[in-house]
Amino acid sequence: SNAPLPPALTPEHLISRIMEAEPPEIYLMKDMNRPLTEANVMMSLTNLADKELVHMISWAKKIPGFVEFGLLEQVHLLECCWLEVLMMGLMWRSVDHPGKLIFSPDLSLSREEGNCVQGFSEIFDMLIAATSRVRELKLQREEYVCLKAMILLNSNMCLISSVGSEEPQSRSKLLRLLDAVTDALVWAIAKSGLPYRQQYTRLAHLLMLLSHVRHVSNKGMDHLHCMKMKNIVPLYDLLLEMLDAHIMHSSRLPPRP
Ligand code: AOE
Repeated sequence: SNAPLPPALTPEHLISRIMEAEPPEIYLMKDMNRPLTEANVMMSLTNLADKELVHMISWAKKIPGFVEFGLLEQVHLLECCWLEVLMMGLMWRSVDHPGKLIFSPDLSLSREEGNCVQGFSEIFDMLIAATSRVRELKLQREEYVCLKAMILLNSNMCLISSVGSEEPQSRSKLLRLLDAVTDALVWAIAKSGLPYRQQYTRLAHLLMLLSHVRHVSNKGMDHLHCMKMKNIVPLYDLLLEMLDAHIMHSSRLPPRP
């Protein structure tokens, strides 16, 4: 179809659809008395990410227009952005806890506790700094959900012309959907009642956050690869395969319940 968005989908309606797509809070229900060794922490984090990724797939499918893309494009979009989306969620959960990262309601780590994992502290500091910026900007929930949807739709932008676009309509579909989310973000910013000039600068500030998130995600990806080499991350079969192959253009991804 050439029209992923019915004309009735106003910015307000789009935001409410994206809000409804929000994943639930994940509890680890881990043993609180377990010592914070590198292996224990990485096991908890991997366990958490595994659960979150399942919800992320349902989240993406509830973003209006997403399921209208071909299966391979859906997979490719998620493959490109999953760590950025996880990190954006982490920053949002941590915004009221300066100096801490709230991975889940039952797993938060302070800067010092982060030192137990090798190479973690650099990424930790970048995540804490990005979270401070989110706090400084007083990011609103409506704005947050729009930014996360933009991460998903934009992750591919500089690749899609060469990869994953068997369908020629697909890129323009993606661009129109991204424009619709941009309109929604502009609408959310306008709701604040700021003077026009400050609305534009706020839009710029929010979008510039995404460049930091991409940067930290790339660093985190390097860290994950190096952890995997040291055999510290007990990656589950499927996830290991996905991370290893890096491209998984078979069709295993979407049916995970
Ligand atoms: C950030 C947010 C969050 O909610 C959880 C985690 C847990 C791990 C953390 C990471 C984070 C922050 C950065 C850290 C990282 C551990 C090391 C790194 C601290 O420095 C992430 C744990 C990730 C576990 C690996 C999972 C592999 C998934 C492969 C996914 C994939 O390739 N595809 C195609 C699936 C896409 C599905 C949506």
